[in-house]
Amino acid sequence: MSEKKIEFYKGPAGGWAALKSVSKALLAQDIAVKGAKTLLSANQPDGFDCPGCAWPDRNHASTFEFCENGAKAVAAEATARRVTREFFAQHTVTELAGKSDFFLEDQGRLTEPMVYDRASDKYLPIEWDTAFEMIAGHLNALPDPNQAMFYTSGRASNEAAFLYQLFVREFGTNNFPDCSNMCHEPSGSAMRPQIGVGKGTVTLDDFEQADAIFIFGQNPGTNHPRMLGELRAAAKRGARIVSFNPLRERGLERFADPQAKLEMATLGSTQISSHYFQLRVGGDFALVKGMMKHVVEQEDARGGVLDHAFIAEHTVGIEALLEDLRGESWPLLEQESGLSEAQMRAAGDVYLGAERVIACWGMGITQHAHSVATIQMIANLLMLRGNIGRPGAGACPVRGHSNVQGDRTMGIWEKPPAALLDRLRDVFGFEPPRTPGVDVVESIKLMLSGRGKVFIALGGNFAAATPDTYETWKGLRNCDLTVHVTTKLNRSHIVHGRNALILPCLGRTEIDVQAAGPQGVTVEDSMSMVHISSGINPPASEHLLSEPAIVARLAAATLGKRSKTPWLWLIEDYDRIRDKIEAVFDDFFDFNERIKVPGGFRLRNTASERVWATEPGKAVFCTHAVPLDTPAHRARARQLDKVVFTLLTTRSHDQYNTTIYGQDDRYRGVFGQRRVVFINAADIKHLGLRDGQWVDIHTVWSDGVERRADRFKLVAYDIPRGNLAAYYPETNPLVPLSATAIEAGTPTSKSIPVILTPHEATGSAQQADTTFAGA
Ligand SMILES: Nc1nc2c(c(=O)[nH]1)N[C@H]1C(S)=C(S)[C@@H](COP(=O)(O)OP(=O)(O)OC[C@H]3O[C@@H](n4cnc5c(=O)[nH]c(N)nc54)[C@H](O)[C@@H]3O)O[C@H]1N2
Ligand SMILES: Nc1nc2c(c(=O)[nH]1)N[C@H]1C(S)=C(S)[C@@H](COP(=O)(O)OP(=O)(O)OC[C@H]3O[C@@H](n4cnc5c(=O)[nH]c(N)nc54)[C@H](O)[C@@H]3O)O[C@H]1N2
Ligand SMILES: [Mo]
Repeated sequence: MSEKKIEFYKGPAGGWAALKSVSKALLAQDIAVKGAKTLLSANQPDGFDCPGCAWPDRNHASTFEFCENGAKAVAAEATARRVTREFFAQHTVTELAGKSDFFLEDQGRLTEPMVYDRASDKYLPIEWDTAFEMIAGHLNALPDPNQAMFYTSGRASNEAAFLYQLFVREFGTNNFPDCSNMCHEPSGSAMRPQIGVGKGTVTLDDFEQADAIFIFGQNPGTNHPRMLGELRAAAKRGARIVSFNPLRERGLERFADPQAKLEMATLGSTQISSHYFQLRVGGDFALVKGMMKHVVEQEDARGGVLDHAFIAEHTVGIEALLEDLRGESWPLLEQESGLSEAQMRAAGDVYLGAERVIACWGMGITQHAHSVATIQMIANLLMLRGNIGRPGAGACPVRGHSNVQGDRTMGIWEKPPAALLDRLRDVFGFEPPRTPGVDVVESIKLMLSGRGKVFIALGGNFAAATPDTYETWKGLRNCDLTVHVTTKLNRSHIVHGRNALILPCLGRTEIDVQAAGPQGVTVEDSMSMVHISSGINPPASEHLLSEPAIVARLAAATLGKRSKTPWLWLIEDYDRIRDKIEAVFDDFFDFNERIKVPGGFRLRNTASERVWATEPGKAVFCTHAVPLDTPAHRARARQLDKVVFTLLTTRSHDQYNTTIYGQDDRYRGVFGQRRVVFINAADIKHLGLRDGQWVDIHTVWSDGVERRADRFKLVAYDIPRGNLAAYYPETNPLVPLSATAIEAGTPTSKSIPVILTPHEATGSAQQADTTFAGA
């Protein structure tokens, strides 16, 4: 563990520090030699898809692309450590509940199926078939299939996800909560009605041609390090890169590419952002509106600014938008964005000066109450000058999990389109359920109401990733059965239902042998590229099953003769699963042939062809008023005697979502600790507190429930006044279940109204729990 300190980081992102950090990660997993070899197979044509992020590879066909955090994700899976039945024999679950999230995952890979035993409060070994029969028994005893919930995390392959959604729909429900609900759900909800696709419209080639790249609410230096390579190349050829972020993220400022020999040898670096706007948390809506107002004022003053041909041929709704923009008030936009009129105009000028523009966004945009409207504003901005559907231009929501986009394509969706259900009916000969299912937040409510009885998770860490931690835990404990298909021990196995199973599976890096020989799976990246992924390491244990095998055997055990699907035959050879995928989705024609090409193939994206699969058959300009009734506005109006801050929760450089690798957040200067809260120095002074002092954080909400997270260290930081930042998942107890994005249901974990009080030690059980991560 590193020494605890706060020390401003002076270097660029990347560089030698990144290489050093990887060798540390390999050593920590006891895999220095095997690990290095494994890393060389990441994102190679005959290797596996990196389980890190969903950013595409420039050449899934050529050289090794170095990525510090990809390497850490691979090392975490390829670890030499094992969790055995002896480990479970030594620890009661109550004892494990006292351990941190870091400790749990650090025990290594799970090795055999385990079942919870109430009498001893321990997990005991169980045979695979017995486990499947137990789940089948619970599922088949439910009076209504809608009492079961089937979670998916975005690492599941297309093949696993396809079988899973088929099984669940044959079982009779659309209850598919998934990590997407907490992530890019608003991007899909915004863009589908607006441009007819719920995915980004650009490819990596567009990044080579863009004149300006706008980056909203994203921290690629940590979460998509390979994106920095693209940004560096763009900056070097003179493209403008404009970042909007309340924090000055180092990766958006300067980057030293570990692959560039000269840069490494000379300790040089490349400036990434030509413009950096530190707007207020949640200020993006007003900011983008300000940029558009500037564009329209320029059009009115000198003409020739808007792409009139594109607007006339391809869009509807421009009049209402123009009228709204002309009438918008600059002081209001300044107040809500935290930027001056001059700054918004400057950003607008970069937009006007560029022939081809890409807009990227991440969680800083999606995890707000008005995220859908904000994303529609971003798309409006692009459309004003025809920046969708031509080279070098377009929308780029940057996805998180490596196959989160593919899982949705495969039908992991609680609101399935009727066309998908019709095809499933025709291909598999059953009548799929037509009522929409529950998303993540609705699942938790279903559990709390007592109607949700069985919770099954294909990957992920539901107990730690979701909002309102203690409510969620009540819900999970309220279930008759919780089941986790998983690679490593985590909080969700400890906070479980009356009955519980842990089903350990193969990871991406491992060889998957079925009846027809070694199998590969496919994934879809953030730019709709589909390609094959084949593991290279021997399985972590001989008892592991692949995810497709687990799903198929569970389906066979549950559905029995009710199902016409040849479950066990399908998993003998994954080509057979892919043939079925092709039968259901037209875009997957010649699937098995096309994945033989190194790099795979791109799925059709109608918006990028300027074909608009929207209701009016055209792209739609959407008009929205500046939101003035957000939870933060309401909290401030109510708590006039206290300073109400808006807290954003984010990832450190040393974690993968709920998987904590270590306690350092190098680029933000935090070492050896995670319970910190970033705050403007003037706000510390105004509160009469000191830098380094311990505080408790309390949510300001209107339902009378006390939500708090205790003992965070104040760190004076370059962040706008009135805003705070702290790490997730420690802060999830602060996010109310009822705080969700309009029309998307995404927990608003980037804008929680909170107040701070000096820390008081009260020692209640709840507070002991709040130290669950990284303490
Ligand atoms: N190493 C690593 N890689 C990952 C992950 C990981 O945990 N570790 N997670 C994966 C997943 S699932 C995802 S979804 C992605 C997440 O990747 P990101 O989208 O980068 O997510 P966050 O780390 O939450 O960071 C969000 C950024 O938005 C900024 N921000 C917060 N609020 C606002 C706001 O109101 N406006 C603006 N403009 N900015 C704001 C924050 O300061 C931060 O820089 O990364 C994926 N890749
Ligand atoms: N406050 C706050 N909350 C957030 C966010 C935030 O920014 N702030 N971000 C949200 C976002 S964007 C997301 S995507 C969610 C993430 O939510 P999840 O996807 O549920 O969480 P992860 O931490 O990615 O899941 C990690 C676990 O996945 C399992 N795992 C790893 N690899 C595999 C595999 O190959 N197969 C299987 N079966 N299991 C595997 C391991 O057991 C590991 O413990 O969290 C959300 N929650
Ligand atoms: Mo995500």
